[in-house]
Amino acid sequence: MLSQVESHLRSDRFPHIWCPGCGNGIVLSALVRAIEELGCDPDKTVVVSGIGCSSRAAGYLDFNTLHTTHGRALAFATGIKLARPELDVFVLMGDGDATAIGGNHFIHAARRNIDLTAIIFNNSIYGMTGGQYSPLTPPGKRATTAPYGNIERSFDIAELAKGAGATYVARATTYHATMLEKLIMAGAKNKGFSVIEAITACPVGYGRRNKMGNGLQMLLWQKEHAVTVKQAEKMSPEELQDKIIIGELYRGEAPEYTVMYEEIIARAKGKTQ
Ligand SMILES: Cc1ncc(C[n+]2csc(CCOP(=O)(O)OP(=O)(O)O)c2C)c(N)n1
Ligand code: SF4
Ligand SMILES: [Mg+2]
Repeated sequence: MLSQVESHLRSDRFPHIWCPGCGNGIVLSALVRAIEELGCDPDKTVVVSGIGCSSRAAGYLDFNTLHTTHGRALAFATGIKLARPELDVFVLMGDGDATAIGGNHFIHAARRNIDLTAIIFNNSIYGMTGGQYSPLTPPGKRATTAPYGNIERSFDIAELAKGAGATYVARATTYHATMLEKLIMAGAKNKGFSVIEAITACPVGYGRRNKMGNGLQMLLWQKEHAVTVKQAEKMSPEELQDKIIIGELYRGEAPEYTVMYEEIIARAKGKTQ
């Protein structure tokens, strides 16, 4: 008998492309479990992704899926949600996809507070193209394009999303897979733009170059460096410096874009009829 997760996979697409120890499958499983637990109708569930190792997840899922172009997943998802607001739309993006080439789409989706659930697979690197640094590669870390260490500061996705107007922001790691699933569920229930940052391991493109070991060792690194929101409240900025704060980070209130769009259509029709 197929498991809960397996029943939503397109197993005819296997073997998948992911390297041994890659965390992408853990994020994919958490998403499927969240969709199951939410009771979403598979025929009304849409998964949109960009391009990257992580974005291949959409192709393995047996929902309505769109594997789009690098950085443009949110633009496609915005169109779908505007045309069919009743659909549950999940958007899968890599850290490069969402915050480099797709950074503009990201801040404007947040500003509009459109009802999409964005999941950012943050492996701190451009995995698919061989390990170039992304806007989420921490300073000092090595990449093919930063062989002596990255001199750029990285974005804090949560702060970026919150500052741009997202109304739900959360973070978990692949070590904390159950938490990740719950946060995706909460994000999907939020009527507005939700961002869930999933810290995940790329042992091949990032871990190897930064001497972090294999996939398992990278998972243990996540365990050792993660602190919950509650724990973080009692810690000083110095103590938090190399820590990853996990859990629900922000909830806000703002009008949702497709609701306002429907209202404006109704108003325009009222005027012309
Ligand atoms: C317009 C465009 N620019 C560049 C690329 C090449 N490209 C493919 S994936 C990728 C980066 C992937 O990194 P990320 O988004 O972090 O995803 P990951 O592979 O790490 O999951 C790039 C630059 C592309 N496919 N299309
Ligand atoms: S290159 Fe990195 S992100 Fe891509 S499949 Fe391999 S381990 Fe995963
Ligand atoms: Mg990446």
